[in-house]
Amino acid sequence: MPAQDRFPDDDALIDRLPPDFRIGAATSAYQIEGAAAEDGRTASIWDTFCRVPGAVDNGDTGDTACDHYHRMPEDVALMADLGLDTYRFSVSWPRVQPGGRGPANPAGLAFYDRLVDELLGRGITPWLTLYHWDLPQELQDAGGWPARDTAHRFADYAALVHDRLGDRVAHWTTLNEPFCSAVLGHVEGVHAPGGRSLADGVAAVHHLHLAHGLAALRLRADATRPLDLAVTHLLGTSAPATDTPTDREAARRADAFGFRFYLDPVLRGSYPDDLVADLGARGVTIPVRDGDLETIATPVDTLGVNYYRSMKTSGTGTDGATTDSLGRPVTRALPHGGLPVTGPGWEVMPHDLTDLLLRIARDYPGTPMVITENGAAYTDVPDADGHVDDQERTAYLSAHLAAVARARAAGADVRGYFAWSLLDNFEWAYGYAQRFGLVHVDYATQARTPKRSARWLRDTARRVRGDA
Ligand code: IFM
Repeated sequence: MPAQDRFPDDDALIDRLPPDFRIGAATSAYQIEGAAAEDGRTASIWDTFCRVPGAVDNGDTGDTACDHYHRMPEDVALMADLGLDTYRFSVSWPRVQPGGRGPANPAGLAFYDRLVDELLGRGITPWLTLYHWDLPQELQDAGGWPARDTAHRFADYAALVHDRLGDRVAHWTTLNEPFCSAVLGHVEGVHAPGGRSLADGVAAVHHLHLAHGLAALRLRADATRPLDLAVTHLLGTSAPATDTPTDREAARRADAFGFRFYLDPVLRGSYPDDLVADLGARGVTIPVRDGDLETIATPVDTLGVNYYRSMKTSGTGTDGATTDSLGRPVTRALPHGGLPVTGPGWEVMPHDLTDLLLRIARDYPGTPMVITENGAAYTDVPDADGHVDDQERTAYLSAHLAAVARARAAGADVRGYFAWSLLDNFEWAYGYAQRFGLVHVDYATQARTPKRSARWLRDTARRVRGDA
């Protein structure tokens, strides 16, 4: 291996990972499948959102994406060549249950049936996520995640997928990053469905939690074999920008809204008191009904942690004021500054991943974790032979896997690491320009070319497993 593919300080930590530590890669349905109107699939909120002028860079859509729907066997062969022991993918709700209610679409389910068999045939463990943001448009028209009924629709859908694949799939993740569905989609308006209402976003968070809990209960009741049940959250830290009371209080608010809002109900069965007070001060209540929190806190076996970066928090606006025009306290996320950044300008902060994992281990003890996503986007340009020598991404992955190993060595129960993403793909509002893949995709020809980072992951996984 060329010298630049080894990072001795990182390797010293990575080499302490146990041989059964899972190393894999992740994708999601809308980002790679394409075939948006085939075999009975109907529109999701992302198909709709992509058509809103200006919503997605360059007007890109997931209509074709990586054409994985048609190239799945070839892609699974690629995973086997890369030595992945686990593949995390998501099921497209509007493909298997068009419209979000009623019977399954046999052709849609058959695709995942073939995918699972193909993976198992190549010795790759399937890690299935039921929801990665592609809500059927009909359910959005009926109120979407701010409406309680959507949680019940999700539990029915989960049972239907489990009924078909539960005999072969052991690892079930209900939701990917409820924060993005709820806050980016309903408060900030930058993801589908493009809403801008705090009350809707808060209701969406609660109903996503409820959807998770209802689905977890259904899967547990239906399972005829041991189930590894998980939910995945996007997490980071929000340190105060300075040590002033204003910034410390802003950081507390950011932590309540961006971190504890997600982990407390699932892992402790309650919403944080300070969050409830902060929301109350803005006239918003979480629409909790009797019994909801017990349902939401149905025990999970694994917590999926997605980590990309962390921000610091200031209580002062760009105008120097500590309240906004409506008299509400300012909570402003800021970059730390002075750090290398990836393509979208996200700071590279592997040490924060260690801190994050140790915090979860301390504050929510007894929950095994898996890093279900971590990776870096760049606007990679292939050389004349189509190769991408992505040294920055390789160094990013190495540093973050080492950060995980460091957290493990300090007591965090982390059992796996999945790189985001297997393939370059549709990066939501960024469209196709930002590339997260271990494997380069030429969207004109759909040719796949593993990058340097893919070879690094393969060689690292071999070393960890002890087959190097
Ligand atoms: O591409 C996304 C993924 O769908 C969810 N987690 C974050 C990734 C990078 O933005």
